[in-house]
Amino acid sequence: MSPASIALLGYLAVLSILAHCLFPSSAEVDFIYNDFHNAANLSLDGSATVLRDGALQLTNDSNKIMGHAFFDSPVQMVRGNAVVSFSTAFVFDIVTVGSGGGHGLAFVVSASKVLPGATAEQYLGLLGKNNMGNSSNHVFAVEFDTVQANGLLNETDGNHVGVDLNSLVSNVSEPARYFTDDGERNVTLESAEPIQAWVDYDGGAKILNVTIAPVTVPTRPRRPLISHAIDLLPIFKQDMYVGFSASTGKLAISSNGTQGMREFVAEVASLGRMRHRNLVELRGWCKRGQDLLLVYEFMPNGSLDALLFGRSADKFPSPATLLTWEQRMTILKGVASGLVYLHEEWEQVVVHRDVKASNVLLGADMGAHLGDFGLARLYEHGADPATTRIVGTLGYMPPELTVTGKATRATDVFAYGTLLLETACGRRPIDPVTGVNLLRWVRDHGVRGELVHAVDERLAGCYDNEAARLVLWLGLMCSQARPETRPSMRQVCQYLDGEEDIPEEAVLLFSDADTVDFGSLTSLTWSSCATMSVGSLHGGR
Ligand SMILES: *[C@@H]1O[C@H](CO)[C@@H](O)[C@H](O)[C@H]1NC(C)=O
Ligand SMILES: *[C@@H]1O[C@H](CO)[C@@H](O)[C@H](O)[C@H]1NC(C)=O
Ligand SMILES: *[C@@H]1O[C@H](CO)[C@@H](O)[C@H](O)[C@H]1NC(C)=O
Ligand SMILES: *[C@@H]1O[C@H](CO)[C@@H](O)[C@H](O)[C@H]1NC(C)=O
Ligand SMILES: *[C@@H]1O[C@H](CO)[C@@H](O)[C@H](O)[C@H]1NC(C)=O
Ligand SMILES: *[C@@H]1O[C@H](CO)[C@@H](O)[C@H](O)[C@H]1NC(C)=O
Ligand SMILES: *[C@@H]1O[C@H](CO)[C@@H](O)[C@H](O)[C@H]1NC(C)=O
Ligand SMILES: *[C@@H]1O[C@H](CO)[C@@H](O)[C@H](O)[C@H]1NC(C)=O
Ligand SMILES: CC(=O)N[C@H]1CO[C@H](CO)[C@@H](O)[C@@H]1O
Repeated sequence: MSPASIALLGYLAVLSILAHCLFPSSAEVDFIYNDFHNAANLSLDGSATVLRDGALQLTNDSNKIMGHAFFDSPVQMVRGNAVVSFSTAFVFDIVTVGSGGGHGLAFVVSASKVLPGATAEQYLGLLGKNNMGNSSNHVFAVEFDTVQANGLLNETDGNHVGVDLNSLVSNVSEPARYFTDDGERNVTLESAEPIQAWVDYDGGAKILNVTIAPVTVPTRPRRPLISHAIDLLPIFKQDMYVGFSASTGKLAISSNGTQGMREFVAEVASLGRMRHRNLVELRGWCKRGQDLLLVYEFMPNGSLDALLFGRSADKFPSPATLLTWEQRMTILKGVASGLVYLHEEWEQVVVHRDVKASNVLLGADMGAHLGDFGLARLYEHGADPATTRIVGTLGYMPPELTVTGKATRATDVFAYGTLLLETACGRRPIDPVTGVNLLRWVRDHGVRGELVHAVDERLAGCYDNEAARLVLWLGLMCSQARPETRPSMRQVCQYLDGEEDIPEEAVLLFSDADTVDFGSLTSLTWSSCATMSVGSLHGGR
């Protein structure tokens, strides 16, 4: 006897910001909240709770319960003698657990955060038998209802979207579906598939539009499901509260639903919440079949790869830019700090899996921003298994990855080591013309005791010797064959900042094989390790 649990997955999280990019609205009020993580801004009651992944869960799988979530601050909805235009978008899913189902949820604009007389089941936690239709309710709702209540509430069928004015007898109601250029498609609200909803009100024309579509539909349907003349002036007071309400109550036969898609959306929403000055901000996304389109913040100065080596074959050819030693140090420290955030400071460990110069993007101030993080995790959540592969780029992949196929923080450290060498030397990890392997090349310089001779010749000696030795030595430390011998990204930061001295009597272990061909390696023998040591080396500042 356990009905549905209803969750809103990041109301206006990344997904709906994209919707705003694609469909700029003329609304005077946009309800934009990045996610529900800051529960401090929400008044929750009943069974409502904010989950760890930032989703707002309004009910759980208990029968006949209700939950409400209202944003704390009221919104001025009436100006002069007119209702303001408003617009919102959110993603929800209705997951049926066990042997129950229903009832549904509603987007609510109400004069009060407390809804006296509200009951569960078909009343969606909004109203009750005793106050239905009372004009002093001042409640406007768009309901997503999974049950037809015995014809009592003028509902079209058991899977519908309706507009409620002070009453749950819907003013307008339509079976849940969306329109395409060549017809219409049904939407099953209770399918556990995330569904996006848009509610737009034109205060001047007094027209309310409601549109829904599964999040897998790449663009918002042009034609709304409901487009109806509605005067909200008698309903609205000047200040109104915006939120959601849901209830459970139907007993029905149910199925498990597609947990995978829900996890996928939660994962993208979680990536969208990541904020660090050395990470590119994810602004939006959409899923088109198996393709994932990600919208990132714009980085005016392009990638580190293009700056170091220039672009010729590209649509936008550009010559290499001579980055100064100081600029390179700032970029390298920035990337390291971004990786510490992913590895240790975010709410869960995120392994980047594809650290490389072309994923390091430069902002207007030449600050480094790491892009494309977390993609591999997304692929684990819901992409075609055929596209799931070892993510990584030749020259940046440590030997153990090709053996175990398992990316760890230490595989990121290895790739970062390559980035250190590449940036300091101004040479690609594997030279496209000569095939020279950069790691081996730098190592040979080290063995000959002339590490700093490996520094980019284009700098013509304009660099700090100690700092250059530190960067190259650290690059080698990170590129060691055994993952457990590499430093952590936090240690890397401490070495680069001079907060900690690099081990003076270090012996570095490399597998000979890994300097030859990263790609075709199938097994490793530690006995063939080359060893190397550097007598004394101090961290430069
Ligand atoms: C959430 O609360 C914080 C602190 O109370 C406040 O600064 C912020 O503006 C609020 N955000 C919204 C969307 O209300
Ligand atoms: C569901 O929510 C109700 C009301 O808040 C609570 O009493 C009950 O313990 C919850 N059930 C579960 C399984 O969390
Ligand atoms: C409507 O609600 C108000 C406030 O709760 C109450 O005073 C009034 O009696 C109600 N009207 C009817 C017709 O029930
Ligand atoms: C819908 O609302 C309008 C006012 O906006 C009202 O005139 C009309 O009677 C309502 N229709 C129904 C079926 O409730
Ligand atoms: C039910 O809704 C339809 C339109 O959706 C409307 O024409 C009709 O008047 C409504 N009936 C009641 C009893 O509100
Ligand atoms: C959509 O659902 C309605 C019933 O709600 C049904 O009559 C119709 O055939 C369905 N259309 C498609 C394309 O499945
Ligand atoms: C509502 O939909 C109609 C029909 O597509 C459109 O002409 C109108 O601009 C829309 N209004 C709003 C506020 O979205
Ligand atoms: C529901 O999921 C559970 C575990 O995830 C599984 O054991 C069970 O067979 C599933 N039931 C149905 C009806 O798919
Ligand atoms: C090195 C480089 O390309 N710097 C540019 C970074 O972007 C700013 C703003 O677009 C330019 O002013 C710099 O010249």
